[in-house]
Amino acid sequence: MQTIYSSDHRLHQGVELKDGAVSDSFEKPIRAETVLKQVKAAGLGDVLAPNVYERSCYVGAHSERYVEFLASAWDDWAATGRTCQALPLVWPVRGLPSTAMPQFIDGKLGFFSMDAGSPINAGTWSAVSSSANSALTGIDALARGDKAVFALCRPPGHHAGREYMGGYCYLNNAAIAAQRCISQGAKRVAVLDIDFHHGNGTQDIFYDRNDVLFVSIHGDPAVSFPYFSGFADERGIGEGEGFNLNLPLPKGTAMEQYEPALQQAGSAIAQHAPDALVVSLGVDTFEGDPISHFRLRTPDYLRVGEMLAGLGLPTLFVMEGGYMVDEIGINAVNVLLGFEGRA
Ligand code: OKP
Ligand code: ZN
Repeated sequence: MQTIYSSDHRLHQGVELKDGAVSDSFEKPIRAETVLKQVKAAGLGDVLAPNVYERSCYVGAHSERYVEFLASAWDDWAATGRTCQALPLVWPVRGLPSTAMPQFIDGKLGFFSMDAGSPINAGTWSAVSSSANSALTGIDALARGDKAVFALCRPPGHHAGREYMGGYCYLNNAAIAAQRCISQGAKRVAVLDIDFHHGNGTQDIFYDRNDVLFVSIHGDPAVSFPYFSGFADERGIGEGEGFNLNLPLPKGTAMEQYEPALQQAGSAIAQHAPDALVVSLGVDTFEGDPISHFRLRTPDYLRVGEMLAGLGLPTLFVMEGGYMVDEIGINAVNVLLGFEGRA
């Protein structure tokens, strides 16, 4: 299968508040470079640069004002004379009365974010838009007949909601691709999220819709990020009721417990009978991941890919998380090799 990759991701290198101190983010450029290296080493297929898309292609999954905010956030921040990365520090939590968008950048940062996990610097928008463009290029390749495509996106996207960034994410690459699929005529699409963390952003974007089924297998949000989304009783709303399936699993989950959940996810997807499947592919389910708590092992990822292939759907894989840098290449590519029956 083809891989879509842009080196523009390097323009974004974030900071992170970890244990109360500022340090380099776990979400760093070498992640994507390691995966790319393994794509080549395994001979997965051609590596292509993404096409360029208009900003309007991100609207639908996101609101127009959110996309505008992201695109100009660095300039607005830098215009105030600050040179360090932009981070939000105040949020409109329950109980605060105003729902109006602030006019000043510091207020906007809080208004359009769920946490302080998505810093913005001078290259962030270039990286973020190239990441979304990789997912869009991937979905367009499926429309032209490819059976499977790997969008090697960085930064990741699944925590980004209709109007907010968070958890290292800015534009929701998987949701933007799924939305384009629908806009171009697909009746139904499914998004399966197998990153360790709940894909709260993708859930948010499609929560009231019955055309896009969202299924996520993730660490129990009672004890894992993002804490405020991902519980099993979140099943969708209005027309979307029954089209959101969360399968939280306890800390320490290994393949033995993971496989039945993946089986259940597969049944729900088959029942939806989608025209295409988008997989939010995070490999932070790995036993050695520094910020996650599942125990999948390297050969397990071959099995995951094989199970996904069993659905027989045109499939776009979109890279999400995975922070054990030495192993994310082999683990991500194992899913793709398993999918292609090259296990
Ligand atoms: C992004 B993705 C852990 C802090 C958690 C945010 C994690 C975002 C994960 N010490 N910070 O889903 O891989
Ligand atoms: Zn994750």
